[in-house]
Amino acid sequence: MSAPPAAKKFLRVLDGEALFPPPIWLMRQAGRYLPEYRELRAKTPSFLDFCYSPKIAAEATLQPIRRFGFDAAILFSDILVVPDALGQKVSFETNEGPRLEPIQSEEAFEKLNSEIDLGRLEPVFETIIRIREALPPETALIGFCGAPWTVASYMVAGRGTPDQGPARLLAYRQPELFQQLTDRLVEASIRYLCRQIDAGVEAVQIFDTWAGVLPAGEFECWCLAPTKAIVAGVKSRHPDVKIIGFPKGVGSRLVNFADLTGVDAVGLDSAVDPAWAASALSPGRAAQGNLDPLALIAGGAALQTATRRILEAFRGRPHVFNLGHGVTPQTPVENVAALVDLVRRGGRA
Ligand code: 1CP
Repeated sequence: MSAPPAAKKFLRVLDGEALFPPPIWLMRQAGRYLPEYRELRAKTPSFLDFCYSPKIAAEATLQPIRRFGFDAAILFSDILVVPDALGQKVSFETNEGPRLEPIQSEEAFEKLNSEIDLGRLEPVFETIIRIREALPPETALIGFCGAPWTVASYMVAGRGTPDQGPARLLAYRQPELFQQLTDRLVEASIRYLCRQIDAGVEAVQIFDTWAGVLPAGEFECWCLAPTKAIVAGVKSRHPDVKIIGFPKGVGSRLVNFADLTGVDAVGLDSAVDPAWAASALSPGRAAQGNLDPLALIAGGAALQTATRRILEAFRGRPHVFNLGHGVTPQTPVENVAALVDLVRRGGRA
């Protein structure tokens, strides 16, 4: 017996239904390009405190929904709350990004908690409950985590780097240690995502922002295998919850990513040709993406042309309109409104 079709457009598409115009949400749709976010953020200097304040985090999640009526909201949080709940020291420096106490030895790894402290993340689950109470009935709520490779790359380097060299080196030099760290993150991610689902998220996205720096063999060990394990772990408890995988920068390795990991949908970065993806992915497989965030900054004709190209490429297939990476802080708010309007008109002027 198949489940009744979900009413929310975003969930219907993840279930394999082709809708035109497609549902739309944007990665980093909450954030610094919004004046109301900047105002809210200014009141709480610590970004982690901001993420761990249910009232504030729920408000940040809802701001873009009120303004643009996106088809999905994404929980306002960060992928680095997982290292925090594993006992690693995490902070966010203004305009510099995250800082963590680097893990580059067995001794440093041993200092981590053996299990994720879900009690520390209780405010996140309370945020989810609050968001669900306030969301319009047609809007879906997305939860998320970082993929083990991407989260580990910050845990090892202790900060953002151009190519995640420190984690790649550690994985070559001490594969057993890197495997232990990956296994710890797989377990933590399963438990964290399951609790998000219990609290009310309706789909989850696994962000593997740094998958594209991995050569083939490493890609199998550190991207495919852990993602597959997370999907299996979450689906064993919540078989109906849809999972979006977003392995950024992996090019042709997208084609069988869903078959190899079990995710329901794949996120496409902006370098992927939408026409190629539409023909390469199996017909019922939902795709999400992939407008260039810079076209959204530019607006006007550039934005219209790029948007229409994506709409046309995926027409007749299950597709969620999104960017190929997050909204940047310098994006004009009116361009986001124009994009939503254009997509809702199916690309017509
Ligand atoms: O002061 C601020 O406002 C901090 C900026 C900021 C924001 C708005 C950070 C720090 N994180 C976030 C929110 C965030 N991060 C969300 C919220 C929901 C939404 O999309 O609206 C999500 C899903 C993330 C996920 C995230 N954090 C990723 C994966 C996706 C991606 O963007 O690649 C990564 C890599 C991070 C780490 C991180 N957190 C923050 C920054 C500046 C970074 C990048 C660090 C770096 O590589 O230099």
